[in-house]
Amino acid sequence: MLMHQTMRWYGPHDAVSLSDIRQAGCDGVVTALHHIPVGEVWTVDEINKRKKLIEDVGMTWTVIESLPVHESIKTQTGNYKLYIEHYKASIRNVAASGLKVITYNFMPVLDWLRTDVAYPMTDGSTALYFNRIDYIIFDLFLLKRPGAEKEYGVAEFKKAKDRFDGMTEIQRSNLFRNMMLGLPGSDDSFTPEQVLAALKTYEGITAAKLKEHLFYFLKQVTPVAEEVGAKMAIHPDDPPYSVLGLPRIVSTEDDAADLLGAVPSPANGLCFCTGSYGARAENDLPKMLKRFGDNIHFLHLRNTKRDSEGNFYEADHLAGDTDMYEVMKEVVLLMRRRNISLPMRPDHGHQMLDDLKKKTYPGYSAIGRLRGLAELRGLELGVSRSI
Ligand code: DNO
Repeated sequence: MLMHQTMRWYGPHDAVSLSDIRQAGCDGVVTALHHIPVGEVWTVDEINKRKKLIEDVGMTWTVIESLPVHESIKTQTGNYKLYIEHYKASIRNVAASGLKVITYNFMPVLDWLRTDVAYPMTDGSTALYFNRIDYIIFDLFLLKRPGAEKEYGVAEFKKAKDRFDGMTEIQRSNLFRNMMLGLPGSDDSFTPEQVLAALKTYEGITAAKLKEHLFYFLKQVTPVAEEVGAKMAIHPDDPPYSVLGLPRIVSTEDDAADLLGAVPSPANGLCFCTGSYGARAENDLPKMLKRFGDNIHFLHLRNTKRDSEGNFYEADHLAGDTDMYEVMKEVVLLMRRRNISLPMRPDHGHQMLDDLKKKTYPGYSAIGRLRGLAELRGLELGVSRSI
């Protein structure tokens, strides 16, 4: 029993087509109704229209990524109760259309965060990169977040200031733009004022408080998911720690244990992203797979290479700090134990070959992901035959 191999597809506007994904060897895609504003109900009609496009090329819509959680639910302000009802209605509708795995995240304001989306690798391909000093430059000198200087030491402050002083206007605006790419739905450009206003909505919301809000949300939606046979799969924070003064609460093994313990149910589960959890050295991924195996409903397999200064880049899938062989062994064992085939996507890939000339979503070019998928697929077959 091997994993379901999928790739993310951003919908009809994605430069990577369904046919490309099928030729890469996928049996399904992971996608979302990106055109529906966050907080509105996904209707059966819209879901089925999208489903048909995928089925017409011989694949299935395997996982939803993401059914986004409205900011009001995270801050518990305004119409959050109504948005939770909308969320429940969407769960019912996707399940009625036969879609059973729902990925979401609970990261405030921003989703993933990188300082560079075209970081050169020695082989000529490019990768996504997080550089801590560039991140500090963004925070202190581009965003000018009030109070940010208190978070950094003298040495880091000086390094950031010196580098910032030597940057051209173009370098500064590129850094700003890269940092904003992870804003959900961020094809629009955001001004520092807009970002600061969004950060302000989290004033007074500590990590403990945000956890309470997540658990409240889970208590509301898990019974609905259970009733319709759907599985919720929360994506971890990327990178897995607090950024820009925002609390982040799905970063560690303890965080995962807390949220699973708060609402024990097979419907309350994880999207196990080795790239996100793996960017934090103390997360022991094989151990986490063992411990949380029963509640893992979706896998993002990706590797990162960290250094001692808090920087990391996205490495080749089988290179980097995560021992993908050990990860794969646990995945194979847990699928056997549960007698299921888990959906997996090769999360991100390097921009390489012909894709270096194309414009694709950062991390989501076709060829780099195809390479990652092929390597992971081979690894899985080898591991699975030998144990
Ligand atoms: C980044 C992705 C995330 C993920 C969301 C899930 O490439 O893995 O944007 O889709 O956090 O809600």
